[in-house]
Amino acid sequence: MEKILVIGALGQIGSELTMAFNEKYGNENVIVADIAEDKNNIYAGNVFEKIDVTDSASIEAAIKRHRIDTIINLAAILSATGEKNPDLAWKINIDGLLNVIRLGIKYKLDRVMVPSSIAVFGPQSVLYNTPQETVLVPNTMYGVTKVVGELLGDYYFKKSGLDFRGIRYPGVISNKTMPGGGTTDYAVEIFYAAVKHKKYTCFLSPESCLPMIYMPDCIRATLMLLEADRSKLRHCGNYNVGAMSFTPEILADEIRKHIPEFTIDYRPDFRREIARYWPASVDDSSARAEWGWKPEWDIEHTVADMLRAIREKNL
Ligand code: NAD
Ligand code: AKB
Repeated sequence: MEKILVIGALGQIGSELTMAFNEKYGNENVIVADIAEDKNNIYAGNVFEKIDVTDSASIEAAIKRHRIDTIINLAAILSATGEKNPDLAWKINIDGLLNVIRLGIKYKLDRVMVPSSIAVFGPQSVLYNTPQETVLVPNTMYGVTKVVGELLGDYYFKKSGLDFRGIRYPGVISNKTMPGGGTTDYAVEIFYAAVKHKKYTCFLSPESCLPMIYMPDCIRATLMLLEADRSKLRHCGNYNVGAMSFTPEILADEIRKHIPEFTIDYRPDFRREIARYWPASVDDSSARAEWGWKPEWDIEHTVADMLRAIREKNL
């Protein structure tokens, strides 16, 4: 793993994961790509390529130009946006993924990493302490693309030896880049609303319980899996990873420990139905056993750190 190409680097996870790569591997070894422009110049110290993941030629040109040996593909349409435009979700999440896989095989890349999601689960899955291997019949197009993505990764690992890796991320909580059209976005929005307005109207319902992870843990898990010894891995792109689980009510109570006047009310929309069939918690024993996963951030410390970081922005 000497030259990494990060596609979708301007998004919620990409903007922080790429910085962690820079720190670990050196900016000169991290090529950054997105379909969007780097308007805020956050990648002034990296080579930035404008790449559309659905355009195989643009990815191939970057692989050849920079002698890429590892691709992290974060380009995706998330659950809520995907329900509004399922064709686009398929195009980016699957056609784009297949481009990355085919080029990974053609150029014999060291490894390819593509995130999956708790969205792979659905009404027929066990929704508490959800096992890694269970029924996967999701109720969103996003979830369908994530199941297909996991299966393609597994298939090409067995058929072509492509080293495909991925985590089923829970909802990711962070304070650098806003989330991009998901069902778990409330768990970021709520902090900005709490700091600015002392109140928040939630699009889920008070009892919607979902697994979540704070960005430092998300980055650490990703680096751990990326660097894990392949001979110790029994899976490819479908690792469950857990950190904490809560409902909007529990999160609001935790925020009130810092902002006593904070209030929350509820106006559930279609995203409540998506959340209803996602797990409340996941069994991540495979990640723990195979590559040593253990979360460090719980709800208490996450809430304190999120509020501190957002207050420092002076919005
Ligand atoms: P995001 O929406 O914040 O970022 C996606 C990035 O991809 C954006 O910068 C966007 O400009 C870029 N992009 C979109 N279409 C593109 C295209 N055609 N070509 C190139 N780039 C394109 O998403 P994220 O939250 O950072 O998610 C990254 C990955 O992690 C996705 O696969 C997502 O499904 C997965 N994931 C995220 C979460 C979460 O809570 N953030 C949870 C589970 C899984
Ligand atoms: C979403 O809500 O769509 C994402 C996810 C959990 O995959 N945050």
